[in-house]
Amino acid sequence: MSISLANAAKRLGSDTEVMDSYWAYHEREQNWFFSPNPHLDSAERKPFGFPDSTSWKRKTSAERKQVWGSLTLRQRMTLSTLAGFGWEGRGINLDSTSHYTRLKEALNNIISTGVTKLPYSSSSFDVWDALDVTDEDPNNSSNVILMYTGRSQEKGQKTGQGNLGQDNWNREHTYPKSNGGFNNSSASAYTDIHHLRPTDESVNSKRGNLEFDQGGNEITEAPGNYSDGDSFEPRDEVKGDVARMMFYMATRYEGKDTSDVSNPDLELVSSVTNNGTALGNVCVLLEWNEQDPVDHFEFNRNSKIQKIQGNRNPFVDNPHWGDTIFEKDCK
Ligand SMILES: [Ca+2]
Ligand SMILES: [Ca+2]
Ligand SMILES: [Ca+2]
Repeated sequence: MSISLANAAKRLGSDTEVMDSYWAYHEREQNWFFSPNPHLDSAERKPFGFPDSTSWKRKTSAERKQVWGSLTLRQRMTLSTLAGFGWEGRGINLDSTSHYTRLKEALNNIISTGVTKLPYSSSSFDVWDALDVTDEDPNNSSNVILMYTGRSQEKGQKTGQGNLGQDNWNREHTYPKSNGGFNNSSASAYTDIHHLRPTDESVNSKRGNLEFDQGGNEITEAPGNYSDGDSFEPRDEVKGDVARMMFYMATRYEGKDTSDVSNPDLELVSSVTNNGTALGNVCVLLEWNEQDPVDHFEFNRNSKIQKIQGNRNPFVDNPHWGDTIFEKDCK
């Protein structure tokens, strides 16, 4: 399964072979391997459960290009990044207690580099305009899909413009801005479109700043979504999306950017209350990541965000990394 350093260099030399920039950590083998695109077909997903991967084979370059086209990935892992992992030719041996830390650090560097911070509200291209693009209904380019209700709604029927009252859509901070300590519209996390989603105004209010967990009473206006006194459960179709957005936020924001007006270290924990800027329940998020795999909408959204904001959500490209990094936080 390992490949030579020479082959790694060759593969990393092409901008179009995007999938080659991602690596998967094999828990049992204690080794890193090139990770295939998990979205091509069910056979390609298999390697993420690695033990059953004996029949795994890579797609040919031509097959990959059918999917990726000429998309350029700016955040390709470079050989120097790999050296940081302790790469030694046939694969990387890491001790079991720190591989998640090193992977998280490497991903943080990649997804924090070359990022464009959008204005939240502006006469120039802002977060409203971005969500019109990223969450567009694939079957109706005049509409966006609202995350919790799943409703397709005219882009113009939004707060401040629309005439639907509490059914206008507004911008949900999926990682709550008040809980996360970045409630400042100039902060990077506040306008980071990876976790901003169109939602029905009153459903957004019901979610409030609740953290994520199973159970509660079904929300009449948004069937399949539940809330109780201290947590919110989104509908099945977006459970994985929510989990992967939270993995992204905890990896992107490490309290390292002192130039940012808010500089929280976002983290995931098992508790859903009294946990400061951290967010729970990571055990449930890990389950949702499994239950609701990445679909075309989520995958395409990631690529659109890359074009607008300059970075990708690595957990959409490689959901297995969610386990690698965050399993230790479920306790
Ligand atoms: Ca409503
Ligand atoms: Ca989904
Ligand atoms: Ca963090």
